[in-house]
Amino acid sequence: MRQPCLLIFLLVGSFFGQAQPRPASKPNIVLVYADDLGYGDLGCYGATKVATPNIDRLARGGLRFTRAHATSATCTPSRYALLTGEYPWRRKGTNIAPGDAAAIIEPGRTTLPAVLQKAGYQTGVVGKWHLGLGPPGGPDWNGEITKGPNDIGFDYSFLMPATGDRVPCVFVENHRVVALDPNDPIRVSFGEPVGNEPTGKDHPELLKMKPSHGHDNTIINGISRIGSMSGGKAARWTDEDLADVLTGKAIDFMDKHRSTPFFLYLSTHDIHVPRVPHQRFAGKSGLGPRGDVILQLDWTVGEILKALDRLGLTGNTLVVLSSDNGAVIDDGYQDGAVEKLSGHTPSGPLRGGKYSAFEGGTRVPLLVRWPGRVKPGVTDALVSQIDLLASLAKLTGRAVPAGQAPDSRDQLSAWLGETKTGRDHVVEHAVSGTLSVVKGFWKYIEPSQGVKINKNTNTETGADAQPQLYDLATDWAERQNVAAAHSDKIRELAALLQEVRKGIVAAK
Ligand code: NG6
Ligand code: CA
Repeated sequence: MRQPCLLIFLLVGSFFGQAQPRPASKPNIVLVYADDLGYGDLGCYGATKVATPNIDRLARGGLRFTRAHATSATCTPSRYALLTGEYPWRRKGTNIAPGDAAAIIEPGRTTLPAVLQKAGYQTGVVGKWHLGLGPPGGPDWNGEITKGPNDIGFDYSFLMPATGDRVPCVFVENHRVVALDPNDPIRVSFGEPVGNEPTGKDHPELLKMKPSHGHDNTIINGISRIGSMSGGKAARWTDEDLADVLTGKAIDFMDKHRSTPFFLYLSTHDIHVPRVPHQRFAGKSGLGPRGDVILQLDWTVGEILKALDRLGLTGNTLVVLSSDNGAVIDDGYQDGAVEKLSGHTPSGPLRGGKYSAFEGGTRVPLLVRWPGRVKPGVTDALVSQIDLLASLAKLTGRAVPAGQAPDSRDQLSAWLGETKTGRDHVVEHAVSGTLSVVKGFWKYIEPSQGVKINKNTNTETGADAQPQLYDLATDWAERQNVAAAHSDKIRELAALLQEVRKGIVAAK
């Protein structure tokens, strides 16, 4: 009797497309990496002026981190660290990349997707890339685009090559620009202008959203961008549809690989500028486009969670949601974000934001849900995204070769909530290059020259010619520099930072 029952069970299971059981060490992994999402932008992190019910559902079903960090306060370096397990400030060429940058991560390196690929995962990236493509000199937009994600461990890629506000405004699927008409070749330049399309600088009357700083070059879809572009008209994206397109591609990937372990890196355009929501969300938050694209991001997460439920994969899928850097309000377009804040606090209780050495630069939301393994709750463990590589290698039974991912540590127990002890220290990296270190609850910001307030974004940079020391246990907001009273701590943390810089502090 037992065998026929089992047979019927298997037949019914496969008829309904249920995933086969697989070892608990090989859950599917979905990493939703939001762009510029601040510590205070989500309901589950205390936001009251904007509703994020789907992300809050994810938080309720998983672990919410209060002390999680991106490595850097901008995109390219944080993503470099996430994928390579190496601090970006160790390498030249890892700062905010232009839209035609050559590939920053060399094929052959041990990367997060390569580790999972070797562990038997189908690996895919959908969304913002911003880590360069192609050989030195940049990619061939009209031919085969080499040295992209597919060369460093991803089986599938569907990309926005750089950012929403940088040309080229086209999608790249695997090695080619999608829907490119060969009779209308793409040209891109971040130096001398190419082609003769109108620019925001010369034709502001053509704009549906005006820049506030920069962003005044080629106009695409009524929005002027950083960089000059001509051609590729049929291939250009529509900003209003970006979330729909990326979410759709992400769900297709999960659908297609429902029966093998998969790793999906869904790198959303939201909530980066230009903030141009679909009309379903436009005007719905009451906080202007910045609030509306938070609603859109929440919708994306809802769709992903729904798809996992539909595919019967929720129980055995590790979902991670985080952000590449902290919040920014005016990041270059006059989109009403400042005027319509209406009491919303994008960085929550933290000081500074994107670009900054203060906590608002790199301390970001982090949610980890895995119903089969992670007990829901809140954790104060100090963690850094740089550890995802070594931690997931540990989970999936892969060794990281010596010399690779040098700064990534196995912190799996902290990421899964099995211990409240995270890293003993975390290094933070501001756009200026200034480094800070948090050890326990002490935060040290090294002395640096430079303006205290970025006048474009109105962000406090954290720069100070004097060393700064904050006690984050009592002063989350870094209001009181207590350096004068703790010269021993300053010495200790400055020495630690030096050792990390020199690579003396063992990573593993
Ligand atoms: C800055 C852009 C900003 C944004 C940022 C990158 C200007 C004036 N500002 O240079 O709008 O694109 O680069 O953001 O051009 S990130 O999240 O991708 O790092
Ligand atoms: Ca970013």
